[in-house]
Parts: sequence; C-alpha cells; structure tokens
Amino acid sequence: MTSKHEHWQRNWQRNWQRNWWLSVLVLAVSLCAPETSRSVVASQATAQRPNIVLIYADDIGYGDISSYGATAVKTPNVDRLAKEGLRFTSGYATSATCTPSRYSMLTGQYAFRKQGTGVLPGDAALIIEPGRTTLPAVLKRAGYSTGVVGKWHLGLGAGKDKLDWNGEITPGPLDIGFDYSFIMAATGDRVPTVYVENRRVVGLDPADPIRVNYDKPFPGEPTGVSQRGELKMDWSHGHNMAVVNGVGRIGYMTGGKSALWVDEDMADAFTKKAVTFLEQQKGKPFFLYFATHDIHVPRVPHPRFKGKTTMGPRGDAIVEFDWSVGEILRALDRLKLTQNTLVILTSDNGPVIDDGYKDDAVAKLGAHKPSGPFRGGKYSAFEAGTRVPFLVRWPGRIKPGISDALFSQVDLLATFAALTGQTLAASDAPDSFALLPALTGNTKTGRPHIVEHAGGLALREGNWKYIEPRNGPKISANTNTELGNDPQPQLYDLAQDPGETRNLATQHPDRVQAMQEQLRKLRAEGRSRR
Ligand code: NG6
Ligand code: CA
Repeated sequence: MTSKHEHWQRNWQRNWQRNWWLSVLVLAVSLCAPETSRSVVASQATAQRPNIVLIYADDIGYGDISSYGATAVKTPNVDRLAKEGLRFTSGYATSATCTPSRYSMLTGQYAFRKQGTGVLPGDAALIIEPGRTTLPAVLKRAGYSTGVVGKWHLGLGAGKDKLDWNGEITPGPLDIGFDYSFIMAATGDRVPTVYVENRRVVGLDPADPIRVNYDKPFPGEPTGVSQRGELKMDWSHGHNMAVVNGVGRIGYMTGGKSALWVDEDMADAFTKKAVTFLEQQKGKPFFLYFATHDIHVPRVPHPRFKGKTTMGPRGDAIVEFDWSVGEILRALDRLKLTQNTLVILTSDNGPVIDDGYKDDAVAKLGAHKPSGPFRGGKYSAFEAGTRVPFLVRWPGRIKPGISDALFSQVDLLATFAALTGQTLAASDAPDSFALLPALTGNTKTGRPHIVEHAGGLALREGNWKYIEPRNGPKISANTNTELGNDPQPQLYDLAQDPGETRNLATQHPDRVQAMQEQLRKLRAEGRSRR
C-alpha cells in the first residue's frame, strides 16, 4: 500500500517537474515568436488537437444498427462506438440522397441552395469549386493531413466531354482540400467501375483505354438487357446498361478491363486503404473521411459475409460494414491513437429496400425495420429520409451517453473550425453552425432548426416538423418508399408522434404559417449561419 503510494508520488513529482520545464520552454518560445505563431504555440500547449475519423455509411438506416434497436443484425463494432461515445437520436444528413448530403457536409452549405447537386451520373463534373472553404480545407489549414477513401459522388474533372479517364483526372478531391484520395467516382451501380487514386485510375492498361457514355451504348458491348439471363444479380428497375462483373449498371462503358473493380472485394479494398492511411500518419494530426460503399446497391458483399444474417445481401452488407468499422477501430487501438481520435459514424441518407436489384431484400426483410421508429426512408421527406445513426467517440473528452441535441452533418465544418480555433469568413459555410459543445455532449442544445431536403423541403423546429406542400407520388413506384409528398401542408409533433402518423396542420394553422414563413426566410436569405 505504502510503496504503491510512494511510487505514485514519485511519478507525480517527476511528471510535474517535466511539465514545469515544458511550460517554461513553451513560454520562452512563445515570447520570442511573432504574434500569430505565439497563439498557435499557446493553444497547442493547452489542448492537443484530436485526429478525426469520419465514417460515412451509404444508405444505412436509423434502425439498421443494433445500438439503435436492430435485432435481426448485430453490429458489435458500431455498437462499441455507441458504448464508448455519444449516441445521437437527432443526428441528420441534410438530404434524403447521397450527392446533396455529401455536398452539404463538405461545403457547409445546404444543397437545396445550389442547382446541380442532385444524384450525379458517373461522368459529372466536380460540383465543389476548387479554392472554396471545405471541411477538409479547414482541417488542412489547421495543419491536418487529410484523406478520403471510398465513395465520392461529387463529380470529377470539368465535365463529361472534357474528362479523359485515361489521363490526369482533375479537378477532384485533391483540389478541394484532400492530400490523399482513393475513391470510386460515383456509386457502385454507376460506371466507370474503377478506383481512382489521387489523379489516376488504378491498374489501367493504356492499351485498353476507358470510355464512358451515359447516353448511348458502345456497339458490341453487352448490356443488362442483352445479357439479362446471364446476370449474377438481376435488376428490378434501371441498372440495365453496362454489365460489369455480371452486374448491370447505370451508364455505358468500354475498355479498362484490367482496372475494373470486383464488387465482392470492394469493402476489403477501401478498408485496406483507410487503414494504410492511418498507419502512414506521422506526428501531424489527421482527418480521414472513410466513405464506405456498404450498404448501397449492388449489394455484393464478400463471400465470407454470405448468410451472416437471414436477410440476404442487404443484411450481410450491414455485417460487412460493421467489419470495416471494426478494422478502423482496431487499427486506431494498435497504433495507440484511440485516445486522441474523434470518431464520428453516420450515414448519407435513410434506408431503402429494393433500390433496383432483385437481391431478396424485400422477401427476406422479416420483422427488421431499417427506418427504426420513423416513417419513410431514402428519397423521403419523412424523418427516415434524413434522420440517421450518428455516433461520436472521443475518449477522455466525451462522456458516454445519449444526446437528443439536433445536429446536422452540415454543422461539421463550422464545428471542426471551432475545434481547431479558427474563425470562418462570413461567406464560408453559410448553413454550418459551430456546435462543439453539443458534439462533445457538454450541452443537450443543438441547432434550433433543421431543414430536411428530399424532393421538396421540410423543417424541424424543436419537436415540430413541417413538410411543405408538394405534388408528386405518395409512394415511389420503384422503391415503394413513402415519399412524404402531399399537396396539403403537413405538421407533426415528433415528441408525441415520431412516426409522423397524425397530420396536425389543420389544428395548428398559426404554427403551419410560422414554419412556412421560416422556411421562406431560410431560402430567401441564402444562409442560416449568423
Ligand atoms: C437512383 C438509382 C438508385 C441509386 C440512387 C442513388 C435507378 C433506377 N435508381 O437513380 O439505384 O443509385 O440513384 O443513390 O437508377 S445514392 O445513395 O447515391 O443517392
Ligand atoms: Ca446514399
């Protein structure tokens, strides 16, 4: 007992002496340094900046994760984040589809403000202007080394007729703030079905150049129509153009045989690159944006995940996603980075069951509820379109628990700027709120309102949800999702009715009018950050 105490005391004294000398040194350096670097030295001495890993799933719903209530699938690695960190119940993607959500997250601007931010084809031009203040650029400015691995879907190059997949592909991630990138251009179901590392297609044989066309087929190349009987997985809607690896895709493509990806190996390929990025970091803080392809269509997980659930490829892809998360967390442990790494895990939009392939997702769903307690899913203005899993872990800084604070992915930019002691210019990130206290669980107060963007707009303010009137199908003919369209205004009390089943608009005309006015203002002002 005594000897233990003495040992502790000796250690404490030694540490105190070491820290005292360090403080003297920092003070001396800062006094000699010019004004700007002086504040940098001081802030580094007081708070070590965390590394940041942002794990961004594709199409994973609120109810697809066991820590959010799923029972038909187990996600132990994701659940580890929930256990060791904060589990948000009101974390949102900005939009009910991929491109606009990613655009908003990386620019801090709601995508509904900018034309051309809808789901992009694989040959679209980059939609984020180089030189703009982006999420990675903010962190790069703070001295971070920045990398993106996985799904991009924000366009590449200067547009379809100007982009040569066989040469330098630019502009791209490296021009908007990333130091390193290993990506797919768009989605797993869109051509070109190749990986792009930094500015080049990986494994390309110059003698077999790639050509891509979204309008017309290449003569002689098989299509999902001509080869329908021989496909590995049949399509249910769309996905009948190029055939790659026995799977029909959106868009036509020819050439690049040696560079084509194998869907079954994709999670391995991305995870390996992400782990390598972590291993290569030396000294500097880093930011890794790890955007998995799982669980987007085509769902073709590696055979080792086959049958891991009773739900077919959609369930097995969730297990594959969870495995990828585990690999990242284990790499952080191995590299002794866990303690000072902020890990955020979320998804780009809500869940979808049949998104264009006959992969048994509908038939084998059973009692599983991908949307959790919410209504709708991907493409929908109802909650499940944008309310997604949102987990935040930073050991030592964030106390494990649950937070009901309203937090949108569009807030990450300003929040990371605050985390790294930076002030944004007024024109930057017009919809991004700096919510560091909410992100770290120091307050349960998040943003005052959230715009949810599907076809039209919806607004959540406190627990009230208003969906603006919109014509259009109530249910998507393709995916069978309840889209939230109604020519009448809709108003729901999410506290009493999280499933949006009772439209209270006629009972509360004043609230409807106030929320409509608030939406009008949010649109007209072009910004919402004060
Ligand atoms: C749709 C595709 C769907 C998916 C989606 C984008 C058809 C019929 N459907 O157009 O399969 O690719 O776009 O998904 O082609 S997202 O998650 O990238 O937004
Ligand atoms: Ca998506």
